[in-house]
Amino acid sequence: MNIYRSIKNFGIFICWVMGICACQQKPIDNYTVVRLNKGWTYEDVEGEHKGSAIVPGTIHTDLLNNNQIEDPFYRTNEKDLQWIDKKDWVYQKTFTVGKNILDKDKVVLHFYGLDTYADVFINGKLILEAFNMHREWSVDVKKMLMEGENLLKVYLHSPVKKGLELYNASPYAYPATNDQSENGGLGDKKISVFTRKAGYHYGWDWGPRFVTSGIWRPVELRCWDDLNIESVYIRQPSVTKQLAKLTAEINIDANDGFEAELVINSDKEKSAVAVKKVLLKKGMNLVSVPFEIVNPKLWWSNGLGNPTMYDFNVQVVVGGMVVSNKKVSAGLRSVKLVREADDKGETFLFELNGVRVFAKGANYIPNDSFLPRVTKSDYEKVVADAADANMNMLRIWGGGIYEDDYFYELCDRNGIMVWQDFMFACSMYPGNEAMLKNIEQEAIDNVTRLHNHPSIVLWCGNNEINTAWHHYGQGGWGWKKRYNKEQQEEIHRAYTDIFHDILPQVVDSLTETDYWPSSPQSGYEPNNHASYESTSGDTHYWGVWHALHPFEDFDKYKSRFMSEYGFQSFPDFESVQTYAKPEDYDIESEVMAAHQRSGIGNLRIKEYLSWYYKVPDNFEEFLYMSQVLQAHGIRMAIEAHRRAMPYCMGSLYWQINDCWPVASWSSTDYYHKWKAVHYAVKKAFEPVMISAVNKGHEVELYVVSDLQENKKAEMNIQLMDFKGNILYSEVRNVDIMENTSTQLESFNPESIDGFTKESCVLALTLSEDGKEISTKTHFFTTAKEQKLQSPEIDISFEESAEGLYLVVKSNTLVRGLYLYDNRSGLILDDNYFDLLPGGIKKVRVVKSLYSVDTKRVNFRYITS
Ligand code: BMA
Repeated sequence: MNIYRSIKNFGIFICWVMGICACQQKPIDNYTVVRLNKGWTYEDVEGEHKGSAIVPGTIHTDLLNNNQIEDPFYRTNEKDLQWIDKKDWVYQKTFTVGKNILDKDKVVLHFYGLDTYADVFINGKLILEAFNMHREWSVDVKKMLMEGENLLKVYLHSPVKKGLELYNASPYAYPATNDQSENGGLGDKKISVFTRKAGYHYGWDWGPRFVTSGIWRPVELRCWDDLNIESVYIRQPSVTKQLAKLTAEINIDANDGFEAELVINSDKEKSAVAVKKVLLKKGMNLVSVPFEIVNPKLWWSNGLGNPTMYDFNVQVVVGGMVVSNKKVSAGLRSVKLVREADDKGETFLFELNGVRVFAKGANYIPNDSFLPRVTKSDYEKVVADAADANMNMLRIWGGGIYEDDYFYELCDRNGIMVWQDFMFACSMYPGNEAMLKNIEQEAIDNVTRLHNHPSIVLWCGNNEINTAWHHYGQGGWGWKKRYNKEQQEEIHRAYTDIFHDILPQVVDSLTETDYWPSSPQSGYEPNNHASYESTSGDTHYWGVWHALHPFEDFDKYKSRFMSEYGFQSFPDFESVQTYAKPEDYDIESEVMAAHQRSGIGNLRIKEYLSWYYKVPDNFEEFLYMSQVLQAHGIRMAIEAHRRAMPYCMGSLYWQINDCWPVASWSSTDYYHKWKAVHYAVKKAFEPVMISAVNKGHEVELYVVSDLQENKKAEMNIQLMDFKGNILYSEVRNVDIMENTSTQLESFNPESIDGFTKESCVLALTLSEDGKEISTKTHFFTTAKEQKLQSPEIDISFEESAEGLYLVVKSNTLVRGLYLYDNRSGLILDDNYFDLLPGGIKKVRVVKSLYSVDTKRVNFRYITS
């Protein structure tokens, strides 16, 4: 019913003339949403498989839920399920529409996401042909609906068949390194580049190939009368502690011309923050309403302050009635990517509210191969895992998706800054007109959806394409060389059209956030491709791993901002058991190999293990040692990057999460279990961190601080042998400088009686007013060379007001002590730690699915 229309002519006029203001508005029920996610069925066109479907969902998960396929992640099942993406699938449902809906001025069918080539029919009439998973799709369906029952049908074309058509029509093939075409039965035909769909669906070096189809995000009917606020962007031209100068940019779709009043309220201000009279024209209106907030509560990243959020409510009032309203949240902050020349090159750092922030974090991939089954709780866990490990940034990598709103809300609330890639990774893309238009609209949809999130501090064009195209010595991929001159020009023109023209223009017009064309890159223009020695821009340092550089080289290749580096490990035994049977327990078995997607993965792990540790024969021991090794390497990297502060101002390792259970570079596995490295990362990212490095005969000592004030502290330095005999002890006063790295006087163990590299440990403790703020156990040589002894480990159990603790003691030094309970579910606040001889370590039980029984707590440790 159009309540408003009845009073429109008379009401508007009277209210306008009398100057009735915001305080007398009465809301009307003008906007109705009918959700269309229930009651769907699916069927392949041959009619061989059918069943009830879950929307949002994918065909793979629907087949699984209807017992028509086996668990895609189990053993080598992936191989047998490649037929699914070669079929067309039909989804349909009926829904009833009443007169109340049909009477509305506008009735719009809205898809938040269709994966991917989808023809949509209402009552048999084709109303939409969708072709981009990353876009939203809206169709005015008022005239197509009937009172009573209606049929909604979505015909999903096989993305593989469509991809092959496009591939066959292309004059040349495009590079797409991680597209596992062979696993999909397509030989070397890399079709992923032609379709705007998550790159990792086609396989990656940590992910399986499941080229999904489905209605992957919700569907709804949006119905309204007269006018509707389509979007609100809170632009922040200037934000300081004293004053936030803001502008609400409001998009209003109006069915007619209206004289209206826009009223903006905030949850933190008593009266309206802005009221503005406007004349709306029929069609789309963009209205800007400037306003100010005095002494705003700023949004800060994790570790620097509270990530305060403001809720704004925008109302359009016509004739004293609220005809449309929209709520948005925003965090008030000024943020910029600072690239300024200095004596060494050019900075690459984020400045938040005037503070130069060292970015501590990781790269992030989608949480599942089947996206719609990622739950709120999964998102909560990943973001909590980042925040708990002292991170303040995640890089949403370009081979996945523009994430769910809820993910960014969590980042907002937890002070996790987001480096947001556009969804382009490790491939060149065709640049025909249709593709470019498609990409532009994809960017518009996503930037508009996400631009109020204060967590997003950078939009980045792509992952590694610039460096892959150009050839350079270290890590260069040299794609360019595969093509003749004409082709080179054509392919590169598409590249510059997308990443130097379309995307920056969209970012510039729809946000105030900075744009960076490609990660890594040493300068803005495409000829500035990065190298490991770049003194500007960001770096992906893969010398460790790909080029077999030792972990010590993390100290050699310093960058202005290390946006990628990493090392693999296996998930723990319990996670491996979810996909493998006892007969598969060999890292080279077919099943284990199917869950190791890097061709060099096992080789690299074994090689690096042999440099630093004893290589175990036992399978379970090997899984454990792979985690110890990864933790060792990544901790060395993070410490090196932070020691290089302020030259280096960011360290994002590859990668925080997994999309299935697999051997990968992740620090938490598919089940969100922390690997050894995640505990190591938490320590290495502590706000104040002690770092020690062997340099010749000496040990260089550093304290790195992210705090915004100088501090005085005491450092306790103890050299002891593995049996606990103290060979040297000293307490030093230390000045910790704010927001930088401070080198202290080096420590020389050589002249100390009883010192040998193989049997001694340096125990460092930093305290402020008697309170411990950072600790470190430092060794003088590799574990393999050390004379580690068999410890007697004693585990008891203590309960106090703060919770349950495992109390762990040992008579001799223990390295990498891993406590676990085979029945699962034991989550501890620390693990894989070193235990000093005679020392006591209290480990808090964060969560346990069973009552804790110390007899059930098993352990492993490093042996030599
Ligand atoms: C980086 C990423 C990913 C890849 C990872 C591990 O280059 O951008 O493409 O998965 O390395 O090889």
